[in-house]
Amino acid sequence: MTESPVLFRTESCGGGDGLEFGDMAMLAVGIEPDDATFRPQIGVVTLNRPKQLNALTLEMCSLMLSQLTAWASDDAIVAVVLQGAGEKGFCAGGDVAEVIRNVRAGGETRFDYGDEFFTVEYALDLLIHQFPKPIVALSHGVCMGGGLGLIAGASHRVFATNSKIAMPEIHIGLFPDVAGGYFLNQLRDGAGLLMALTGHLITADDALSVGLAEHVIEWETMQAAVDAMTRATWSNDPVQNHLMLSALFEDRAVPTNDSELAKRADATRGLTATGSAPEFRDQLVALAESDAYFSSAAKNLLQGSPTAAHVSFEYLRRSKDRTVDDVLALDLILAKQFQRHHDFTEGVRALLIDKDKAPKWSPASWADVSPKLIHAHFSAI
Ligand code: QUE
Repeated sequence: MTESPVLFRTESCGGGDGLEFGDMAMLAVGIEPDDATFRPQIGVVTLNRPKQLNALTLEMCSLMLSQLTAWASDDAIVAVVLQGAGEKGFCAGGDVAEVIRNVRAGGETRFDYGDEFFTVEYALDLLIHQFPKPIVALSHGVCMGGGLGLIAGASHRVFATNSKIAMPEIHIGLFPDVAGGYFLNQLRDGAGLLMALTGHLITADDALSVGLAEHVIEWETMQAAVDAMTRATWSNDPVQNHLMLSALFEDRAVPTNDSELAKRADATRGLTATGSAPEFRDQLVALAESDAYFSSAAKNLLQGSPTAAHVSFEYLRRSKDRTVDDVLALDLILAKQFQRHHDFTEGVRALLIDKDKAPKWSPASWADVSPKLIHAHFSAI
């Protein structure tokens, strides 16, 4: 039997002594509570493709969309936990290699898998952002791209101290999708634009200081925290439950270290004041000359797709002050266009399929990215 790429289970809450959720309400109206019927439950989602770093496939996104939709209106479910199997990490992103294998296979249906994958992935992201009860995202190790998209909408974003967090799409000629234009624009001191354009890798301490993480804990204590959730006192009020969970994770938080990213708030704020992608690039290259912290970010941008850099800059600009629904609708337009342009296919070929790590971007130079090409990415198909 092949194992499911996503595991779902429910955990009953409460050890049996004392009144449970629902019992109070029943007593109040004079009905004897029935423990078995009214015990609250937590829904646990585990991404389960550890050998592929839990990269998201269409099947995984469809399964999660269905289960979360059911749990959203299931009164017994008081909260949802989202986690990843295996030691390496929570999730490396969307399984874009599968998308591009379909494109490269050719034929009239070559875009069908990708179009459906992005449609379902973004619907799942939206559901998480708008979920009517707490979602606790527990991330350890690698959390990138589509993985960060799942976490960004959760009400409780908990990162392990060993986290490696990034939006690395520039490397593969894509844009920082999964509502990146929404959540990256909200990060403090312009950190989101740096992440969006350069795939800059940040730590859990950085994530906490820019507002992406809410709690930082040791990975080794994550399962104990889930156990503690099953022993917690739940209410039938999601707001009360939200506060209870915040306290539960704050109790387990480790003392925070300095954020190297936050120390450079003046520099990252300066980067967001630029008016174009080339201006951003020149300012970043200048920063890297005096501060080695920015070297890898500058290198990533210079080696990344010039088209993706231009489009991503414009995407973040257009996404400012837009709702998450609007941003995800724009994401779908862009993702469909990226599938139908050169660099995304070439980037995935070079980094994930052939692994020669030498993408041949077209156009290869920043100066040759025309306004027409940039704007073509924003037109609905
Ligand atoms: C940039 C990316 C991704 C990436 C590498 C990049 C990405 C992604 C993966 C990935 C990793 C492991 C897998 C897999 C995909 O790598 O989005 O299927 O097993 O999902 O440089 O954006």
